[in-house]
Amino acid sequence: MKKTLLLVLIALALVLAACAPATASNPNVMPGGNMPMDINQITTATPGSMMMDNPEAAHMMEPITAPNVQPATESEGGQPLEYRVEDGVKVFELTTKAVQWEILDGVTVTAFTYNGTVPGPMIRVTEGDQVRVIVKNELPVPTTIHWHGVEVPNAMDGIPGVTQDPIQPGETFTYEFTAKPAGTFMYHSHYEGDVQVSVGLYAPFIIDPREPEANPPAVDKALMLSEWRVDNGLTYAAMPMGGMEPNYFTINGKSFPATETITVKKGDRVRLRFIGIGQFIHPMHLHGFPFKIVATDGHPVPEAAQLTKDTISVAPGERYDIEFVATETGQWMLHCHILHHTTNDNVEPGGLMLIVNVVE
Ligand SMILES: [Cu+2]
Repeated sequence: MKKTLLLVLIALALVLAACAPATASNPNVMPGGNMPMDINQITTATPGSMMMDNPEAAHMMEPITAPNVQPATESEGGQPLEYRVEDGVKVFELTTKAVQWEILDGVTVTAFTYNGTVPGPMIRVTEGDQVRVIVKNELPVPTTIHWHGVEVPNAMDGIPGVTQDPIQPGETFTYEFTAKPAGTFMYHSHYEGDVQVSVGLYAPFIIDPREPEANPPAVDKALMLSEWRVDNGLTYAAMPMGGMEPNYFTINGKSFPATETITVKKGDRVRLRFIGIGQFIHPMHLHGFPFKIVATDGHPVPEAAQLTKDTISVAPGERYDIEFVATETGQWMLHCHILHHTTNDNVEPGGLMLIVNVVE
C-alpha cells in the first residue's frame, strides 16, 4: 500500500517537473496551459476594421463607381466579336468601360466590362491564327488583360509591373500572339483582379482546332460562372472574405430566371464549356442526362479516360467541356449544387440555374 502511494507521488512529481518549465519558457503556450483563448480576445474581421488596419485593402471594400455610368445598350454577354483581317492578322477591338448591367429583372449592377457586356464578347479564332487585340481603357482605373491558358509570349501575358505597365485610363495597348493550343480559354483583367474580375472584366476565348471537327455537336455553349455582391443598390466585388460574400450568382452575367434557356432537339449532342471566373467553387449538376468530360482546362481528355458524371465542380480559373446526348424531351435543370448559389439575395429559386429544354 505504502509502495503504491510512493509510486503515485513520484509519477506526479515527474509530471509537474515536465510541465512547469515548458509553460514558463515557451511563449506559444497560453497562460493557464491548455485553457482555450479568452473568447473576448477573438475578433472577427469586419470590412471597416480591415480598412482601418490596412489601407491597401480599401479598394476591395468600396462600392464600384465610375463617372456617368450609362445603362448597357446590349442585353446578352459573351457574343462572338467581329474582327477585320490586316495582312493576315485577325484584329479585334476592345474598350473597357463601366455600364449598368441588369443581372435580373429589377437588379442592376455597376459593372466593369469589355465592350459594354458581361461577360465581354467571345473571341473565337482557329489554332495557328495570328491575333491582334487593341484595348482602349475607358475605365477610371488602370487595367491589363491576361489570356488565361493561351500560350502567349511572356510580354503579352498581361501582368502589371512584371510583363507590362498598366494601361492607364484613356490609354490604348495592343496585344498580339499566335492562337494556340485549341480549346476553351478566357481573357480577364489582371489588374486588381480581386475587384476587376469580380465585377465583370472577363470573357470567353475559344480556339477551334485547325482540322475542323468531323462530328461537331449540335449545340456548343460557353457558360461563365461568377458571383456579385449588391447591397442597398450598390455593387461590391464579391469575394470569400468576411462581409464581402456574394448574394447574387450569374451564368453569363444573368441570374435565374434571367439565365438563357438552352433549347435542343431530342437526340442532339450538346457541348457545354464551363468556365469558372468567380472566386467560389460551383459543383454544376445536370438533371436528366449523364455527361462525359471531354476537355479539362482547354485540353482534350482521351476517350478512354473520359469520366461519366452528372455533377462537376468548377473551381476558380478552371474550364470543363462536357458533352451529353439529350435523349428525353422536357425541361431539365442545370444548376449549382451549393444550394445557396441557387438563390437571389437569399430567395430561392435563382442564381446559378438554367433550363435545358429538349424538344421533339
Ligand atoms: Cu455554386
